[in-house]
Amino acid sequence: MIHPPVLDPMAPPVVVQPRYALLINPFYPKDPNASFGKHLLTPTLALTSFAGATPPHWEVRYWDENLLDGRPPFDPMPEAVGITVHLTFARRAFELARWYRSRGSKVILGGLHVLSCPEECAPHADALALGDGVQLWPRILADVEAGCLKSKYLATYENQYRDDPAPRRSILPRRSFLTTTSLIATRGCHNRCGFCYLATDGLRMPYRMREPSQIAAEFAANDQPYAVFIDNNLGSNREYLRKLCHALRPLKRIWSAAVTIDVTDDPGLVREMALAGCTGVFVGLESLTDENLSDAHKKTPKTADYARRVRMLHEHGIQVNGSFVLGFDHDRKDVFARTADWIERNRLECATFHILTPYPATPLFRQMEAQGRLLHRNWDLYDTAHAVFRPRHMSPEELEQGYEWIYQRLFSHASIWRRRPEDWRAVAPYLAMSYLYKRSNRFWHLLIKHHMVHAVWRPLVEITRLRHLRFREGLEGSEALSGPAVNVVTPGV
Ligand code: B12
Ligand code: SF4
Repeated sequence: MIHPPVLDPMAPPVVVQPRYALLINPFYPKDPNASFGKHLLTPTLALTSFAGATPPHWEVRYWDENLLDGRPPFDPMPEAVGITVHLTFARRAFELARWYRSRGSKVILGGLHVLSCPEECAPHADALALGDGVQLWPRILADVEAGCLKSKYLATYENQYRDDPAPRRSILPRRSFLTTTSLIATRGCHNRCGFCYLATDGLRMPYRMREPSQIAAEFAANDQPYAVFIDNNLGSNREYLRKLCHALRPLKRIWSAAVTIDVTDDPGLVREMALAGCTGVFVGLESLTDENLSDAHKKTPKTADYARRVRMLHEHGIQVNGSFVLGFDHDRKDVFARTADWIERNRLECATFHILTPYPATPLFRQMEAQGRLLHRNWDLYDTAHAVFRPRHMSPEELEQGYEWIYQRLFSHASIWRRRPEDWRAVAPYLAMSYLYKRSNRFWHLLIKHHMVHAVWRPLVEITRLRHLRFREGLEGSEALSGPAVNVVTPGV
């Protein structure tokens, strides 16, 4: 889980197969403090989204290096290789690009890092795709075919999202993920937090929504009981979310999504979510200190009210995976223990921690740079598990130690037990989920290698779905609930 597969420099040249495109999600080292399980929850849509726009006479294949199946395929050699690039795996993406280019493939790089650092990426690619791949990919392949590939292709995100083809999920290895149904209903977010990638210079992503009926049809077509919405913030437009819930409800399946905590402004909407199959939310709570949130320009309710809001989600059978950022300017050394205590007191089933990381070309990066607080530009370490800047009230080492400490505490037997649901009937599934998700990193390695992730997780998901349907009946029938619908799957993005 730490080292990428070796690319044999001596591999003999093989014939390039025309009209064959290989799409690669490069390897990245996994943080041993966090759960390896989150990496297998659901695949990124970066590649499948534009794979859906591949012309029919092209063969397209998907390769995710994180599934531990060895080096990516090369016989026959693809005519085009599309690689998605994030800053944490940019170095690996460049290695792959070099390897394929030296053997005759045309390499196209796209994704977030290409958008934020195009000059750095350009020497490694035959072409850069800046912006929306769905619009660019057919143009790029047409130019590959005609032998006139350009060095740079540009597209905005201003088109109507609903006109995009559905992601091509059929190219994904189903056995390797908990669910291959990564869904995306909306693009953009109404917030503009200074640390978020959405604030990257040059990225204009107006808020766009797909038709709720399109999303329900994609979910229905994929024959999986559970879907993960990978939207930045599915709750950004409440009226839209309500309509989406109405479209999802008849499917009788379950799903989780990232939302901001202000969805709880509208208890009726929380109820609609539960009735539509929402069993878990990933909530960017970020910090329990209001000053940190206003510095980051995050529009959010007061932190003193977070506990009540979390309780509301719990009462609707919705688990909460709280996402916290550590190292803001108002964080002192007590932030780790304070945050852990709060999470335990409020019985959050899961929590995810990130060391504050200034992504290049964001307002936070510019601020840190202007203040001379950046420690280096080694993007490998910009993975939210390392301190890459000088925090205000502690040393970088103390921040990293605190990060390790809080994960260890939250993944400890004692903490898992302290956070058990109040209703005894929900305790067993909660413990099953917690131990599989938080304390099984060695086991995950085996499951991934032997393509057993889906097989092992699927029965737990099915149990969750059935419990959820029972819970829903109570919610539909009256206010008297029939028991909690604790789920065994956790939204981990
Ligand atoms: C699913 C997901 C994951 C999954 C899978 C990740 C993976 N790489 O396999 C999991 C849970 C494992 C994960 C883990 C992490 N993630 Co993550 N993740 C996401 C999430 C929610 C969705 C990604 C997605 O599918 N987007 C939708 C697609 C369609 O958009 P897209 O990737 O931009 O692709 C479009 C274009 O960029 C372009 N394109 C992209 N690639 C290519 C390639 C070519 C050839 C072409 C032509 C076009 C093209 O076309 C696409 C269609 O328009 C995003 C947030 C988000 N909503 O995007 C965060 C996000 C990508 N993750 C992020 C982070 C920080 C992490 C972690 C470091 C967090 C952590 N501490 O664990 C880890 C590390 C993993 C890693 N190094 O990638 C950040 C990245 C920030 C940055 N500037 O790089 C994001 C943006 C979240 C955030 N708001 O901060 N993640
Ligand atoms: S609410 Fe979340 S997705 Fe929206 S801008 Fe802030 S961090 Fe980004």
